[in-house]
Amino acid sequence: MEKQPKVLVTGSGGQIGTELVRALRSMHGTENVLSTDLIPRDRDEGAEGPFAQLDVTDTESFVALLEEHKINHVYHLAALLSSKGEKNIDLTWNINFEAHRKLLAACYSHNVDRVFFPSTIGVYGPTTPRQMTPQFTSFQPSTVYGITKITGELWNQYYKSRYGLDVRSLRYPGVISYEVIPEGGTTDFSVEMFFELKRKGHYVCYLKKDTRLPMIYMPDVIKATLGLMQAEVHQLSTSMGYNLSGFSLTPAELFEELQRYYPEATISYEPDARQQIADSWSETIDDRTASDDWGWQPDYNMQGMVKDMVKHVV
Ligand code: AKB
Repeated sequence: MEKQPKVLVTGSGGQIGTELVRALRSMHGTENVLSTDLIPRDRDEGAEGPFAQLDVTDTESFVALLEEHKINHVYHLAALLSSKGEKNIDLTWNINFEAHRKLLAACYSHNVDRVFFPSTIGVYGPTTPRQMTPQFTSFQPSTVYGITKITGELWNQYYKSRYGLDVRSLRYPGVISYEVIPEGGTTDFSVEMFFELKRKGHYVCYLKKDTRLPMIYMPDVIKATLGLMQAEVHQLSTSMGYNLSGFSLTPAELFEELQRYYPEATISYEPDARQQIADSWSETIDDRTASDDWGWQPDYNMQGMVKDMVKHVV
């Protein structure tokens, strides 16, 4: 039987962590995946399995877990998102970059052989082409979130070229899912709209109706993350984040599609500070490097995603 890796996931109670832990456990075995989060586990993460409370700024505790569980794969998901990040820039730098820098050093010194780092479309900025944003382009993000993530990508690249540490990364677009409602992001409207229309019949959107942003449905997030982590090292042409996208949509387009399911629903638009962040990000993404290198292909377009989401939103 193939030897299974021993996996540690940080930020496992978040939107992606909750579902990724379950996928990793069904692939590698429940006992081989240690989920960790700052907040003690209070919700069912699918199959029960090992859990440890962990503050990612506490490198000593992280190292103790690496040693105790003989970890060799780390998925470091813990981070603050774009909108929340602007409200506390020092905390965002400390969690999103400083903690990552120290965790990466610990992974290297403890012979971890594969690390996953989630990056984001937030690494782009006003100087980046907004249509079909290329893999290699201008990165001048206007949020602290984007600054921490592009710095993290560069740090990963440095560790890979200087020390040979196998660090892999994806630039996630807005992630749509129904298990955990995301908080503190700029793309959160794409999830909130489902729940508000179902529960209240009305949604007040904080972005303008025609703000186009790249998105992806959770099953494709899991597919992409596992696909990248399972690829052979020789298939990977970059240790920066791979561009990734499922589809792009505007709030008005999503609402129109949702009206097929909730014909009485209504929407209003009250743009706030998040509009400026959204306006600095890409509208569409060129993710052909991911397709060419390790065969990335999304399964869901917007219509398929909405059809599936409405079955699950309560
Ligand atoms: C956010 O909106 O901050 C995140 C992201 C695109 O990284 N969802």
